[in-house]
Amino acid sequence: MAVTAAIETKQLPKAFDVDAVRSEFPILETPVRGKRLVYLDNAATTQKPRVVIAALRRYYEEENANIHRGVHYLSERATDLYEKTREQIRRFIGAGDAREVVFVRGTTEGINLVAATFGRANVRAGDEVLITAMEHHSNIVPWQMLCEQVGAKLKVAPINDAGELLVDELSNLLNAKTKLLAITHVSNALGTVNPMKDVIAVAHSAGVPVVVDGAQAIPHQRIDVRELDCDFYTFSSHKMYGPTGIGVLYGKLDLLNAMPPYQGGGDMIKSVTFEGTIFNDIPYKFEAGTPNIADGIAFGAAVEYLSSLDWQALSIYEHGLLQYATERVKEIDGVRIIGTAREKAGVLSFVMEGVHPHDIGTILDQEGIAVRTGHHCAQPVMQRFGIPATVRASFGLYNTREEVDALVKSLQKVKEIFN
Ligand code: C6P
Repeated sequence: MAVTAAIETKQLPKAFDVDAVRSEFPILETPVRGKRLVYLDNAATTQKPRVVIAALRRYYEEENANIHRGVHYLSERATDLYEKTREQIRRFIGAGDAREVVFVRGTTEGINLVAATFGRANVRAGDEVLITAMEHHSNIVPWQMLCEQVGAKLKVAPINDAGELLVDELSNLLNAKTKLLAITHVSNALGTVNPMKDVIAVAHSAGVPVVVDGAQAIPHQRIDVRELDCDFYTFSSHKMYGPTGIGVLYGKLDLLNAMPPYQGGGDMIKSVTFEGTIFNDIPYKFEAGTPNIADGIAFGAAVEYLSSLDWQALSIYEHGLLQYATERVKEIDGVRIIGTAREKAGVLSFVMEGVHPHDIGTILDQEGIAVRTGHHCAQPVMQRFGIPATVRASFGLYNTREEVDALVKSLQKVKEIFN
């Protein structure tokens, strides 16, 4: 009996220590409009822990130099640190080879890179590119541009009223003309988590490669690109507690090797004459010009920070928080939640009868509560639900039930004002 109890105790996940986490984020102590900040706009960008801020400061105070070029001490040091981030990310996403980790400015550039290189090389007139009805503009517009340039067609897999992808309908849209499926892992406007492994398997069984927009997934769940078997996976540092201006495009080695370069310039070449250029090996072939060195190095600090967390405990904590917020917000009269999928992460979008989302956002702001209001760069999602905008509370690892209570209290106040 005692042994069983001990095993059971051992198997219980540790509680997530949110207070310890919060103490790592100095901005959470900063008053906003004279109130305690309640930051619920994490899907737009996350706040940064001390280790990330310190890495940025240390770089400019002690390590600053251009990389991949100099023989001097600082250049070698900065190069080592920048390349260390690449290796940290390889490990963090379970990639087999650091050459599969291409640095980009963020998710948007990652998708544009695939469209401009893989897309231009493989999509021809009459072909099709498949996306879904829940994509962010970053995963719509680059494909529209590509299709227009080459004379291909953009197809859209539908979603249901809960905001869930209709996988069977997606499957029916795959055919010999489909050259690529571009799909978000988690919807930024609805919070829906797509069954990515299954979707990728369905696409692959039709011979279609898959690019995954991982911007909203990677802050909330451990990603293993080899387990997913995705062909490309892209994400932004600033949504995972790292700096802005840096992100990653993961691509399978053989695909990246076969793709033409993205931009031309320094670092992406082996040799140049006026007659022609021999391009560098991957990943450098896709990294023209001086990169975002400081933010790249600080991104490494963010990944190290995330790697140090107990993700089982974090996941239970975040799910519990989202569930609590959903229950509490649902209780408010006249509130309609947009995005009621069974599998959700991080996002609670809603509208309130008779009150425009922007008015709600403005009143919440007066209380020190930061949410995003609008179409969230996902206008087709708004059209699908017949609304112009939503209020979106999005959660990160430092948010608490007390903050949800503060949100609900302020929403009650909104109701009183508009009644
Ligand atoms: N969504 C939001 O408030 P960038 O801007 O490149 O880091 O990420 C673009 C992007 C792509 N895909 C998804 C699913 C996203 O959510 C985002 C960014 C922010 O929802 C800013 S619009």
